[in-house]
Amino acid sequence: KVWKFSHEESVGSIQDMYAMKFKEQVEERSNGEIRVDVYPVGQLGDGVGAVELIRYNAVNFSINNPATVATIVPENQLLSLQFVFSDDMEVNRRVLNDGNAIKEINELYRAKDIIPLAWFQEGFQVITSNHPINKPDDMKGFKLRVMASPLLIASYSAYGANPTPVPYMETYSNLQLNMIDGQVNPVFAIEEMKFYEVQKCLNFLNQEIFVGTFCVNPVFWDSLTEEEQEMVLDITNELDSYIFDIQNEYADSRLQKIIDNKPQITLKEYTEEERNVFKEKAVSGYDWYLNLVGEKGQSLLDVLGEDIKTAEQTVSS
Ligand code: 6CS
Repeated sequence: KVWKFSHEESVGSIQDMYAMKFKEQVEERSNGEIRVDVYPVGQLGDGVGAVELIRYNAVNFSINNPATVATIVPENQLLSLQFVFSDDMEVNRRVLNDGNAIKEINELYRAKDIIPLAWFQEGFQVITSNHPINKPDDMKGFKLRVMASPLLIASYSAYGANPTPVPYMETYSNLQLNMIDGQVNPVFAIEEMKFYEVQKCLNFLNQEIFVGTFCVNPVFWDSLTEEEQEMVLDITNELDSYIFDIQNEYADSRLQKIIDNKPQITLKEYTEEERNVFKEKAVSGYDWYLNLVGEKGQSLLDVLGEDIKTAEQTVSS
């Protein structure tokens, strides 16, 4: 048997480490009866295209992120709101693992022929630029590359930026040619995609986390034996701490690599006061989200808020 697994990132990235560990474990536990073919770098289709592949079972497993599913399950944009998650990654991990908001979002995905098996973090989203972004005003007219999610466009527009969706693989050349002024991605991606080579500042506003979703096609899932399903779920459970540690380690080691290669890079950290100015502006992104998905949006937002509170209590106790 051959199982197909696609993801959008480079070899050695967080999604790739996840996929390769999954492959190793499936092949080992099935005694070689199952082979997992991993297609990295969006080889089979990037972003939104990759989501269609999973929905139509052209690939069996994939890692996507909420932005690429935003037009299919608009409610999922909850997870891309500015400042919606905790600053504590352990809290976020619990929210993504056991939270009730995620359970509800899982149901919405299932109704659209995608079964999420796991949600994990890939780090805080960092804004890169050629001038420091100390306040929202510094983003006036700033051509910022974001993923193709309407909410991301609304959210960064609220700061005054001029957000434009550009495919991941074209972002470097667009920065190099000054067709865009900046982009948003976790540190590990800024390093491996070499965005830092053509940018002067990394702005650590911690306004969003990058969330990965490990998904399976429902028709394929139903075709598996019970043992196979159990094996996949066991591996998925084990992968949670594996990938959490990797994203933690990459956040430091990849930043060090950037600093080593480009010591003159500016690293902008924010005081609470500075962040608050952004938070005030971010409210209109929430309004946009609630207008789009109505009552369901409000109830999901409330549930997520409760999930975060519960996780904060368990982490601090
Ligand atoms: O910005 C993007 O489009 C991408 N960023 C990451 C970290 N992973 C995949 C995604 O396509």
